[in-house]
Amino acid sequence: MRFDILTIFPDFFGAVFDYGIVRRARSAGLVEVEAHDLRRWTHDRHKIVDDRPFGGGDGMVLKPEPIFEAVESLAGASDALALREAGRRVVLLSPQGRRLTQELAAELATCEQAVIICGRYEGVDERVSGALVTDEVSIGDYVLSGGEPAAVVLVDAVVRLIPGALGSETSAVNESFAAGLLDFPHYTRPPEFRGLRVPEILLGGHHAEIARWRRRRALEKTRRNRADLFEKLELSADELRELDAPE
Ligand code: 6GU
Repeated sequence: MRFDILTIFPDFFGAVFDYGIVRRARSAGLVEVEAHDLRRWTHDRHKIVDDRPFGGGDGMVLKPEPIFEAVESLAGASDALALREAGRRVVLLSPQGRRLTQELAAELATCEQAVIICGRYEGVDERVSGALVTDEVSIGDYVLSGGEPAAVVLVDAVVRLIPGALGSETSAVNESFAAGLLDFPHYTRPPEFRGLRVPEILLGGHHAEIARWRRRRALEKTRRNRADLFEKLELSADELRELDAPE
């Protein structure tokens, strides 16, 4: 899979894709990631990519022409429907987008190219989202100054779902979030650190008991931190009773 990131700050991405799973996937030839300076697709001496908003107001708006030309040159077309048919996605990162979820990440991981447009907080000419963009995406309900940090998040979340990018040991963690549940707590040596003990059950090697304990802790944490996820779980009456029973 190929990622082409369109940005006015290409240097922002420096070495951010040179670590961990993303590095390994790139080295293995599973993915290519490249950041492109949007100004490359301007034609004026000052390489202007933005302009004042029609109708007035604060801030500048990213112009459509460089973005359309960039997508044409990187993806070979500038029509959202045609691009989607060809297995290519044009993602606009903006606070107005639909929320990035594990489900959307998995969908993007099946396409062959994602052109990622990093919006600026002030805005992007609406003809971009209207005609060119296949997916307008936000990473959460808070304000970033631009889409660049979100592009890093998106690439990471998608790359780890590309077949072969993860070792088999880590794929189970995915399953856990895919099942709508937060992960259970993890411990390693030493069994006692500054008076803090590792839960006794984990030291025993009773696999069925350990699995029950992990499931219970995952459910408790999900209920406490993510009531929205907890509500959607379809728990049996037994499991609900067990959650409130003493251990
Ligand atoms: Cl994708 N962009 C900006 N500017 N702010 C955001 C965002 C994206 N996602 C959450 N906040």
